[in-house]
Amino acid sequence: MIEQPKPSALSEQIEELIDWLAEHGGGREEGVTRLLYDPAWRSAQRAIEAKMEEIGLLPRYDDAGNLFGRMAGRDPEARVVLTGSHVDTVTGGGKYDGAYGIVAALIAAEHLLAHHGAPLKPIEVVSLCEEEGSRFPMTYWGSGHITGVKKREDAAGIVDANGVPFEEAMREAGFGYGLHPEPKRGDLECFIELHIEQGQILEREGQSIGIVSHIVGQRRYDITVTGESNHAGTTPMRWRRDAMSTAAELIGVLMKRANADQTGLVATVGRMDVKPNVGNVIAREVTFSLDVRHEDSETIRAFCEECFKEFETIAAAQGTSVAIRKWMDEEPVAMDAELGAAAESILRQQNMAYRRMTSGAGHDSQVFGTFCPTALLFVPSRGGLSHSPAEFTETEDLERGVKLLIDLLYKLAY
Ligand code: HGY
Ligand code: MN
Ligand code: MN
Repeated sequence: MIEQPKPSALSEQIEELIDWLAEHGGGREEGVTRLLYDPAWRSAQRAIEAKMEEIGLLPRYDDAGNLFGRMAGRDPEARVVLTGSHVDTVTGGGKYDGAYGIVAALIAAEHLLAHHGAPLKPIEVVSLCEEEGSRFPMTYWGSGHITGVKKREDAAGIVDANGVPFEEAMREAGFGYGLHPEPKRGDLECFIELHIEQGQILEREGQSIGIVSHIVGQRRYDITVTGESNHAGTTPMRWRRDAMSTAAELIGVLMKRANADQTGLVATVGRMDVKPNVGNVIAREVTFSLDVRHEDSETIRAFCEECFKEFETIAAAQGTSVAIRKWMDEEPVAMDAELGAAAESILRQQNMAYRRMTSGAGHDSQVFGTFCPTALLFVPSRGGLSHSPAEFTETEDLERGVKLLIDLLYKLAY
């Protein structure tokens, strides 16, 4: 058994660092907002960079804005054991999604260095620049660059809700110029991500750790209905081409079909933009988001195809038109069985309650999972709440996750 930190010291350190990171874009009742390349994002990366130096890691950025803290290995030829998560959040999110994986990795690295010295294989802590797709219609920008599935030119033509071009935001934050090393890695041994479950299975079943066997596939769309704006008082119902009326019916179709599915498919309409968005004017244009997930990509495909067929009939009947833009399509990905077994053997030795499970949330591990051996490990979320200021995980659960990460990194790198 390796040397483990004293529980009270560890729990204090975890809580302190979670609150320390949450200050960057947080501190208000409406939760934490740290969006790719925005001021809160930059101050968070700078703070993490300083913390990496403080604990004896060598920090460096890549040209996408991922931040790495390296603990050199004694074997110069060895490949890197990478661990961390994403630093960005959803708008008004919690203080654990992504942040916990970074904080846990920093604490684990500091503990291992202090108690066991340099590892045989290099360990790197990574603060991935973006995962959520909250500012721009682009997800996994950080892990996507490291694995080569995303390139700088993929940002061309993309703007945020305020019309700020992606490339402009990237350059303003100091990235995308080629001043930092190219992001694509070829030296990774594996990737380990510690994350909150964002669901309530572990809590309901009284388990402390989830070992993820695979992550669901997901598709995200922007669906735009176009009609004609007109006077709300003088336009009889039969003469209207009301984009809002059509959009409401389309969303009804999505929800009816998703609720009728018995195989675990989920469909969400979370965002809607209305033009001109005035109470006494018939809407000329409505754009709404669609997020569909399932562990089988064929089920996702069939669900979307059937719904979109119905959309055409509804729009034709109302004299409106529908444009469907798919901007994300991720396959379900299996996590590495050997890494899962390594985590399992540690937990069995400690008699820790754990279970293997699927992840309904997308994660950077989904992108790494097809690139190098990857493990995704969960700790419970209170009430399953996430992407909300009410996101919370008990300190002892956070601590069990960090201790598992310490043991697993030791097993993999020393
Ligand atoms: O939306 C998700 O599944 C993740 O939190 N980005
Ligand atoms: Mn998230
Ligand atoms: Mn996350």
